[in-house]
Amino acid sequence: MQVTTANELHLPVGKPVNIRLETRDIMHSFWVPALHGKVDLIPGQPNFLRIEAAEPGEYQGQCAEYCGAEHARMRILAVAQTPDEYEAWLEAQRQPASEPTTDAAKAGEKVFLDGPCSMCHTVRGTQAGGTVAPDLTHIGSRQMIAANYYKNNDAYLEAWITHAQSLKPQAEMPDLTHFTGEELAELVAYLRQLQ
Ligand code: HEC
Ligand SMILES: [Cu+2]
Repeated sequence: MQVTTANELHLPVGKPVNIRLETRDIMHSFWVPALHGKVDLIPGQPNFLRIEAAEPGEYQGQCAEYCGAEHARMRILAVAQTPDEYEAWLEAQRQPASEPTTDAAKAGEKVFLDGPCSMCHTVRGTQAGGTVAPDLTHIGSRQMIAANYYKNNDAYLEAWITHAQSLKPQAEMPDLTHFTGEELAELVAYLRQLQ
């Protein structure tokens, strides 16, 4: 089964991995310097790349083709894992979203599904099926948000929901400022437990 993540590429060490590079609108260049050379992403013309990580570790990458206001904040993290760790990661990603258990997270799920979030984002196993934004089914398992730029913690999630346009001007997520403080805390509790 295929899994979807965002800006965090996991790969098993010692195995060649084929990457298909596509872009929806403008040119980018995919580059994780420790693993491979730059490869352009060209609209309407998929490119292919084969990489293999020799050692477990985390490798930082960066878009290498000027692509607009947020070019400098367009990063990627490659996580090379032992085959066992990789399989465990994959198995977890295959699961639908975990059911919220705390009161805050349960309330947060409701705010999420009632709000505009679900028009753009998917959380597999719920009504949220938007496809224009990162899949959030396992957002809680990722280290960073917003193209590997801000730490995935309570403070940045709250700031992102209310002020995405300040954290990342021209990002395609609007500032959502109408939530109460309590609703925001509930939303964040919900997102954090989507492991
Ligand atoms: C109009 C579409 C839209 C709506 C509505 C929207 N988002 Fe987003 N969201 C996006 C886009 C696009 C991104 C990716 C932005 C980027 O990194 O440049 C994003 C990114 C995110 C991220 C970071 C994901 C990652 O892996 O980097 C989180 C968390 C998030 N949104 C939560 C929410 C929540 C919670 C709501 C509702 C309160 C919401 N979004 C509403 C479009 C939307
Ligand atoms: Cu770029």
